[in-house]
Amino acid sequence: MERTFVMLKPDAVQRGLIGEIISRFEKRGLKIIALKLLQVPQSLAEKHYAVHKERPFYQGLIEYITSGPVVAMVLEGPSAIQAARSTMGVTNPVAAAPGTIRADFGMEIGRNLTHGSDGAETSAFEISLWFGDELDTWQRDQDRWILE
Ligand code: DAT
Ligand code: MG
Repeated sequence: MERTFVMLKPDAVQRGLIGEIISRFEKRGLKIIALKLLQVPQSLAEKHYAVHKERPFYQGLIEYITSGPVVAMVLEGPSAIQAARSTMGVTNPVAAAPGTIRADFGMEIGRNLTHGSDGAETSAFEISLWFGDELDTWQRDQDRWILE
């Protein structure tokens, strides 16, 4: 089963949207197999966003992500990476489809509430970075009503 790393960024936490946002992933059928709230150390933020190091928005992004606690989680399901990203909507909230998290709660690209891994390689890297290499899954009794 595919896994993806999802983070609720500091704006989501500060605005009291943790429950609302997690609920959307949960209701869709993605299974939470790891979950924690933490203040992101500078070194972790830099590793997580290393791919954007040369971008003009990099410094602001690091400041944003270390500005308050985040909620980090691993979600599991068939096509979990794509399912999580489509639940979030595209990067810029004003371009995101209504009904997605970023459109429903966001106005600017620099405060877009959530992060989701963008591919299999990224997902493996991010899960290992945030949670280490050994994550157990669990049996969800509802699965036969969600997954064929
Ligand atoms: P995504 O988070 O949708 O995968 P990304 O990986 O391209 O998007 O960028 C990572 C984050 O960086 C994104 O969530 C918000 C910020 N960002 C991206 N492009 C930006 C831009 N042009 N201006 C300001 N922030 C930007
Ligand atoms: Mg990305």
